[in-house]
Amino acid sequence: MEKTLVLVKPDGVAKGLTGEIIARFERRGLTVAALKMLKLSPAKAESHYAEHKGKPFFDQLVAFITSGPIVAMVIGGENAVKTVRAMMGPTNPADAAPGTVRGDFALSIGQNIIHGSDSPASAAREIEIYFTPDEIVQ
Ligand code: D4T
Repeated sequence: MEKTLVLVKPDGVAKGLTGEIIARFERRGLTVAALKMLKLSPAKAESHYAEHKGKPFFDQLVAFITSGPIVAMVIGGENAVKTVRAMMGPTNPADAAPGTVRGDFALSIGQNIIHGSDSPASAAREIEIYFTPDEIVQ
């Protein structure tokens, strides 16, 4: 079963969208293999977004993702990575079609509600940041 890491970002949690987002994945046929709410440390946030270090939006990105509670989950199923990305919509909500999470609930690239891994390799790296192996139900 392919797995991907999904985060409901602080804006998504604050807007009360956690249940809506999980329900969309479940209705699609994907399954929740791990789930937790946490407040991300700056060190973990920098590790998660290491590829963006040095970019102009990096400091704001780390400040935002650590600004309040997030919900982290491992979502599993056939083609989970690609399917979740399609259901999220593009990074910039202005480009996101209605029916996608960002197209329905976000306006700004800096506050775009949700994260999903962009490849199976990224998923494996990111899942390790948030979960120990015994926290993931197979
Ligand atoms: P995440 O990782 O949050 O799911 O976003 P994406 O995978 O869709 O997009 P990304 O890695 O390119 O961007 C990470 C994160 O940075 C914010 N961002 C991005 C921003 O604030 N300004 C920007 O110009 C870009 C490119 C949004 C998502």
